[in-house]
Amino acid sequence: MSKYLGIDASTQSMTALIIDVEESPCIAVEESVIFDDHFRDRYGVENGALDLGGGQVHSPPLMWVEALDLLLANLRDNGHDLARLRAIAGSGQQHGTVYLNQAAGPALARLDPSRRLSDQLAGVFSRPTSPIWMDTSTTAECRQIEAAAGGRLPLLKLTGNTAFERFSGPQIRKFSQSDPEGYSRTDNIGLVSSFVASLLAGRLVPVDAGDGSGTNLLDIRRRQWAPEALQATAPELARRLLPVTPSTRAIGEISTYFAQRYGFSPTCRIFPFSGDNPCSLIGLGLVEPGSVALSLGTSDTLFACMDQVRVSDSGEGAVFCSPDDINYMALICFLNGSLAREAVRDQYGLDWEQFAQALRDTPPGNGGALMLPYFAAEIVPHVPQPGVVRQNLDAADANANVRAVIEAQALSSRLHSAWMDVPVTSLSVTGGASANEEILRVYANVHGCPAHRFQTTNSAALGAALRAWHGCAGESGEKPMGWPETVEPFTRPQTTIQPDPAGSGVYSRMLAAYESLERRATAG
Ligand code: XUL
Repeated sequence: MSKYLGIDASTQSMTALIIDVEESPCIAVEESVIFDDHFRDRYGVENGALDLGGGQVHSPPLMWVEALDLLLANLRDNGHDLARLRAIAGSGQQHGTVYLNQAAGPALARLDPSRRLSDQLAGVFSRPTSPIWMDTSTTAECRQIEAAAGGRLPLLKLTGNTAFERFSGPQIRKFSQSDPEGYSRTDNIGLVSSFVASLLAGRLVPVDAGDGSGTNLLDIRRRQWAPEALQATAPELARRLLPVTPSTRAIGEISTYFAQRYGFSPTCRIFPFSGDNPCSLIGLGLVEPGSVALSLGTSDTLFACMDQVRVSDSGEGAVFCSPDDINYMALICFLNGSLAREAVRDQYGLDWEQFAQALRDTPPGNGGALMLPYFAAEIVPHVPQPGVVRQNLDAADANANVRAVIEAQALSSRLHSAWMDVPVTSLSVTGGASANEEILRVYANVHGCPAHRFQTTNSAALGAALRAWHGCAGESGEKPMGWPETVEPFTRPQTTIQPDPAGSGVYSRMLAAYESLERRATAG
């Protein structure tokens, strides 16, 4: 058996990616289920999420359950022989929390392959919706956790992160305080990643260190829950969490539900699911310190591999464990990613080709026009209320607004990445918007380095599949594979956009103007 499956449960879709490493390693299959296409009416989601007001953004976990059944049914019905898969690993949008009652463990253990998963698991949630990373409603809880942990800096030192609104700990605290009865009915709290892994394993499985470090609850150096942080967050939290598992150790074999319903081999190994960004780190080949990547998704993230924990004192960056179980990753999350690009595209009634043409038709620097693209409250820089700012920019000029949003995103990524202390000598770009070469050109010029694009934009799902392959090789007693040799065949750039010296010069000068506009807008 030479095939490995990576599953990525992201905000707007669930994706399966199969690699075949038999002769010349390649990506054999990519399939996605877009949540809005199938579940908009039943669950009321828009872009995969529910806006509950007051900054609360949730998703229904039962929708993820249905999506998994649908995704695997599609793979089977499209003729892919799932019996040939040797192992599965996965990735989930980071930070989202899933609240399960005491029925969850027994229900997972006795799944009936003749019935749909969602019919059998509808009763296992102590909270029907899961707060996700887009939730910005937990500022008070962040400050309370920091205070209870002895202050902002002790929490930063222990967990690698100050308390962030989108992180799991503040979400859990908010639930325990606003619905103590629901919290007391909660037997287990998992992340999106561990929840989907639990479905496949047919039992509750732990959070891995990579995704666990996005909770404000993990001792980042020991890669274990930090009792002080648990205590600072919510009552009796330790008994609601399973011990953290290393990312590279298998958690067992696939549940008979999937073996019988979809034809997986009963010996198919399941490896822990990790966060989407930690998985992208692997999927983009960032397995040695110093390389930098950019993921242009619902949010945009800029991240790098580090061999030691280096934190952002200003609280703008996050640090996670790499799921290679060796390194760490530094990450900056800009919430207004696709969200802002799509807002501009829709405002001017453009399609993506017209959007790219607008970039071709406008010069680097945009004639001095600037935008701060806070279509939604922004994570970096911290902007608590939405509000788009334009300077020397005519709101009626579609082309200039297209260039302004992309230049703002690229300049902001340069401005806010200094704390990583990793020289940006090349950018590996992934995510849906990386298909657009004109966007890559702006980033190459702003950072003054080449931007590489790869065969797939599903780097999180690819990273998961690579983790499954690497994990099996480590287990089998065959010659263990190093990380560089695991990722190399899949991370050869397909397209490279070189920076153009004139364009780079324009942006070096423009950075100060952008910084000063940003400073004025965010002051106070
Ligand atoms: C990272 C973050 C987002 C989600 C989106 O900290 O919040 O990138 O992981 O999937």
